Amino acid sequence: MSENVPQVLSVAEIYPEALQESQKQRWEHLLAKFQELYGAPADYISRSPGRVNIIGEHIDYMLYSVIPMAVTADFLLAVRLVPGSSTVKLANVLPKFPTREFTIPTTGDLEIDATQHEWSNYFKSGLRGAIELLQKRDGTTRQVGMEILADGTVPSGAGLSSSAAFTCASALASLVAMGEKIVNQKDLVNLAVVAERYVGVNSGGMDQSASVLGQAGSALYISFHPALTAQPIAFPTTSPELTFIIADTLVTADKHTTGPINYNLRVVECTLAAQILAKKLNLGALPADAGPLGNTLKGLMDVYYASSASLPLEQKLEALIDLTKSTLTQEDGYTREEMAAILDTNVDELVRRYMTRFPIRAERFNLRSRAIHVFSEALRVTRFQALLASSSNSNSDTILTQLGALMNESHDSCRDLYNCSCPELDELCSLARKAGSYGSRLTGAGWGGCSVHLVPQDKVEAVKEAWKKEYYEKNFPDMSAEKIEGAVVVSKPGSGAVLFKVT
Ligand code: NG1
Ligand code: MG
Repeated sequence: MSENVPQVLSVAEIYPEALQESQKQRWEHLLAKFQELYGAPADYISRSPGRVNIIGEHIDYMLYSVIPMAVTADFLLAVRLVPGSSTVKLANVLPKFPTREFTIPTTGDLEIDATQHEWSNYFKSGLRGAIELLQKRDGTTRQVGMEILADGTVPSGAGLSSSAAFTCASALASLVAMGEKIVNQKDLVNLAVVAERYVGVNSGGMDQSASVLGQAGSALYISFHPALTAQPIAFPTTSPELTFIIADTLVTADKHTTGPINYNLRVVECTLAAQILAKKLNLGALPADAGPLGNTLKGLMDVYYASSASLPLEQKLEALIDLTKSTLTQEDGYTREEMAAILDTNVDELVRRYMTRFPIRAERFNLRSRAIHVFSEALRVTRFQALLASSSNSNSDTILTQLGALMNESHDSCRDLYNCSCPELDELCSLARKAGSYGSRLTGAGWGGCSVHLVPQDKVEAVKEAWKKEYYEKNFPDMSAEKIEGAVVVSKPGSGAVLFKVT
């Protein structure tokens, strides 16, 4: 963990003084509703925010560094402990999420049915992660009953990681319920990353890291290899001021139903690209132990380490892009049979090893373009960070143009090499660039959801107006002005997960 990131989350005695008035009302409403629903006050509130990824898309699960920031939208869980019980009652302030009740088993795993797209699964995943962490430490499951009321403001399926906000808030609430007085941030991130996979998405660690470690006013440079580190990074102080605008396509991407043909498929394509590169380049077997995020599938970061040239980071990534182009030559992809033959195995074994825990639906696997995307995106993150590090002594307009260009290239690579954009995301980005954005790209997994834009303050209105006229009013003519207004958010970097004691 980087030195400038505090290592523990302690329990605050009161809820935050610094809450804005609108947030205060929301917290008070949550606590009042809690009292009404359960007939007793909540003991504490666990909070974890969503995040927006500024650059570094679809590379966290290959263990390359990313630059996200926590947003102010978050997930709150008000909790009351019920001593002597092992029943969990879970309700949501929004009636569209039905109330659920379940029991924590004394032995064995807490069951999560990942085939069902069910909101309580995210609570269970955080709880299960917390149970497993403590079981590993003291060998027993601590029985605990909880009454919970949830309130989330991160839109779901929008690429702002409502899922990680929920899982992290749940893991934190559960650890405290099971008697933890102090929660190590790094433990919380690691358990939440592994836990979220119980919901059926083979995700990387960016979202949970940003949600737990977020710092007000800073983006984070997050690295996963060889261990999790997070450094706050500042953007240049400019005049006019710099803003990040997040614009939602209002097209939702549901990774749980489409995982086998998009997100989980991409993870498998990258993993197999790594295996086949290693084989064809005689890099030797990639290490078989579990990676730093508990993922046993070995990926493109291992190829990076195994490839012999001891070049500086940027040059090595450039060399890997060239090697990928000359080694993975099939532009129309590889079949299971072709991949099995290259790896000296059979199709059944290939499927068992790489496509069973998270099932995949595909005929051809596009190893070449996925690997080129990952190496080139990792390169863009490195360049982005280097630009920010040097920004204080350079002309800010040049820096902003260069940062923006990297964001634009990232979007193009997501669209053309990773095939994770959609026409709506492309349109929001091109409208914003025309209206004065320095850089515009999809954010999060893609295939819908949100886009992020680096815009000088004096262009914000023009960009918003362009979207309103050319995108929202045209594509959603029946939508209320309020809903359209809510689809665009100017966000400042927010703070990370925290627990507030109420009583
Ligand atoms: P979203 O879809 O925004 O939650 C997902 C992954 C991330 C990362 C991005 C793509 C989950 C929980 N998170 O984010 O780990 O891989 O896609 O960069 O699935
Ligand atoms: Mg998510």
